[in-house]
Amino acid sequence: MPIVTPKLIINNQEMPCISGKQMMLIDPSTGKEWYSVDEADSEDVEVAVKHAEAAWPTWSATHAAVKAATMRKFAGLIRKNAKELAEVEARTMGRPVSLLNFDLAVAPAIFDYIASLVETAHSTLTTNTPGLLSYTLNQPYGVTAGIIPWNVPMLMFAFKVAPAVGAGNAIIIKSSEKAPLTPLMLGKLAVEAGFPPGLIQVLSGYGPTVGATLARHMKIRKISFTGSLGVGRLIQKMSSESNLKAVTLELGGKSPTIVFPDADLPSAAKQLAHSILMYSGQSCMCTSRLYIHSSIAEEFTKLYQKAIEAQASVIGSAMDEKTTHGPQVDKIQHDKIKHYIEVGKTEGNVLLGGQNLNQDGFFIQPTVFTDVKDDAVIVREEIFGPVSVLSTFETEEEAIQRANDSEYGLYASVFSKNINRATRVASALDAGSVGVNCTSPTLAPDMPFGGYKQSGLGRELGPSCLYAWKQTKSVFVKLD
Ligand code: TXE
Repeated sequence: MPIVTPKLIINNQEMPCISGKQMMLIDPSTGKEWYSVDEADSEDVEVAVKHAEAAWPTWSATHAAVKAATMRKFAGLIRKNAKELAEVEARTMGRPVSLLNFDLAVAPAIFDYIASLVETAHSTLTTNTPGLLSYTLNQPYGVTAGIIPWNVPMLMFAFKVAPAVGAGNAIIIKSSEKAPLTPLMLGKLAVEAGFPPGLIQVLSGYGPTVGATLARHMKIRKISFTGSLGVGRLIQKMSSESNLKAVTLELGGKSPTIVFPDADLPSAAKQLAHSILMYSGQSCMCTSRLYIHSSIAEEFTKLYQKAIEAQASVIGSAMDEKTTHGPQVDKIQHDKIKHYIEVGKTEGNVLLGGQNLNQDGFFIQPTVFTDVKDDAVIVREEIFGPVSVLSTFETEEEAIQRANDSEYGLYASVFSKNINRATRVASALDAGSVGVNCTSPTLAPDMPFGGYKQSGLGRELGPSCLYAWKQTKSVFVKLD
């Protein structure tokens, strides 16, 4: 695995951390230690910030065509190294190698798409005020940071880094302590792609140390965070209390779906099973609350149960190509989900799963609950595991009201062949993304992604994504 490194990526070099401390990684498929990486701390952040400050002005002034070409070259390198990236990702966070094609296709596609935005970006000009020619300049923030989670590190690297550098900034990425390796590998590939020293730097380390130092740093002017709601609030607070840096937050979800009687039920059941299982339920957008019209509940339930069983037919090591359902990322997440399953047993009926799996590693049997009240813990809280709740409804209004009865609002979906009803419901759902006859993980680089309510602040991707990483200046030119 030649592109793996345990070091930090600082100023285009593999650098040991200043303290010499190491973080041990546990393979979630076996529960055993397998690799250790350097653990950055505040003093490493200071070094990275210094290099970032030196890097961004020249990069910002670089011709758009050169920026775009470098981004496309990087996308090509991700594709070229896909196999190694998949292996390391599987080993680190337990996502089966066979299920990594999605991330490995979308991450480079984001760089390609944003490269085209860089080439075609325009500012505005107006002569509407007599005597003035006025135009806008969209300028980078300079030194920026991204704090990313462990569940989809390659995608999150692309979500933050592509628009940040596309907009002319330098960015320091703080990976999750649970999944630091693929971000380091991407950092190395960024060097190979030709990004200048100090532009893209990658620090492995813990949240309360490296993460908090970034969020509080006076020279970092913009931060984008993906992770839990609690830490998202902290990032916002630390940003306000330091230099009021611009903040983008992508937080959790409790995604609902509404299935109407006229839906293509086999397709809906298959997609909804895929949505909750694809990341072993470890995705902010996975569909965990299902509202099924009572007239089709029996038929749908059978189809959904079959689809879950088929998709999770081979539970095993993430490194095995035959595996269709991998472990949870670590013991903490595993135990948290087990706790929710036990709570669920007191709140409703177990339709499927719920048993302990007798194998090493952090495996959870996909579990589906029915007959659960809307105020139950397992309906309200993000479980972040392969656990879903099936409920029935009678009317469209009722289904919308119950689907929206959550402080989360990241993703929702509706299944119906009636286009009027489907689009009406799509408008009414409180969510940043809505699938009509499809569900998460459907997303696209040219469509904005982000949350309503407490699922987040701001949007990533989409045609305006560069503006989240730029500040606008109005220039007034007085003419005689
Ligand atoms: O998240 P954290 P964890 C949710 C999900 C999951 C729960 C806990 O419900 O069960 O969060 O997961 C960094 N200052 N999501 O513990 O702690 C941390 O090092 C600055 C949803 O992994 O939020 C990591 O890089 N940074 C989510 C990142 O924040 C801090 C994806 C996320 O970790 C910090 C992941 C601090 N004080 C979990 N504390 C989604 N939206 O998809 C931690 N971090």
